[in-house]
Amino acid sequence: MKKVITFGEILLRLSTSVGERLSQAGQIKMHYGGAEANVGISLARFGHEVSFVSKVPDNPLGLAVEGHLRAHGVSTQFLLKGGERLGTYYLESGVGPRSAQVTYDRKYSSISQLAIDELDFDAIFKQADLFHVTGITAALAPPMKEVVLHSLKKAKEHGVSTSFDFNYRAKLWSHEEAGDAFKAFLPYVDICSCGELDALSFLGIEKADVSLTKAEKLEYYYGKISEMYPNIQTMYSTFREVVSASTNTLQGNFYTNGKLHQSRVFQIDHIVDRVGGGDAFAAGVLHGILEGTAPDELITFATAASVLKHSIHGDCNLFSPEEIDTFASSTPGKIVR
Ligand code: KDG
Repeated sequence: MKKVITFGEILLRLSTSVGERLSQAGQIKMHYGGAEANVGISLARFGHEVSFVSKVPDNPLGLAVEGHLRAHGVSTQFLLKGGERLGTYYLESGVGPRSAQVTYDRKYSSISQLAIDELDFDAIFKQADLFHVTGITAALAPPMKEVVLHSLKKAKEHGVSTSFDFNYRAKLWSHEEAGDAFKAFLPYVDICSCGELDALSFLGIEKADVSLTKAEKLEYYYGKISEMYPNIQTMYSTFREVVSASTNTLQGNFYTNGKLHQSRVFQIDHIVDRVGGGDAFAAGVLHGILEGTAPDELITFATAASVLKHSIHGDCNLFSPEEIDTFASSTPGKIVR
């Protein structure tokens, strides 16, 4: 069991039933989301001691969120109370030819108004093993970029491993603002969730030779990133292929010590809810790193965790390591390079 800190916004998610637009919905389903909270909940389910750092309003919604985190085994000792409101997002479920649509209603949320000195990172990182944050936290309001940079520097100062997921959300900030922030963060990052698009569009890496396979291209991009930022030796991402509206394939990629390790290709039939699939994958990778699992085993576990997430409603992965292992070992898949 390792001590993990995740830092970000926990959101109320309000979603329509499948086959309903927001404009016609008479009833709405309620879940909680937020990338770093989702990763924290998964890691707690995998047996780690997780604390979620954030700020939520001091009202019944804030209390409900606190209860949700605690119910899933996440400590709220660093959850500040105050500010205006809980960030919310609406999810119009996708079906058939129509993909899901996200509408944010999160401006002026409590965490987006956080001041840099409200959090005591010396106390937060004391004896922690891993810190996880994503680009979403930095995008919440212009000053949050500084808060995220400060948190990463503090984690390094305390000898804590840092994990960063680009998680670019175009609805929250411009491409240019995000790129500048990512470049400022990366020198303080040990483990990074990023893919080919991130390398090309935010880091300005030259396009890989078109004759390379998908895996070779990714290996090239990861090699370039580790040349630019020698501190980042571990990177991960997935290859997703859409077979039909409710069937996808998923293959996990994990790069460490200059070598790419891939899971087999899993087929996901009948997607119930794809939101949070990336966070389930990230938590699976981080769990493997924390446990010192061999790369090939790690990437199979993380990909299987993400596949399973697609079978349940809500943003969080609620499967135990045993369930994920059983699923991974009983589900055939292809090896593709
Ligand atoms: O990765 C899933 C998240 O996107 C979801 O939980 C909501 O954090 C969220 C966001 O900001 O989009």
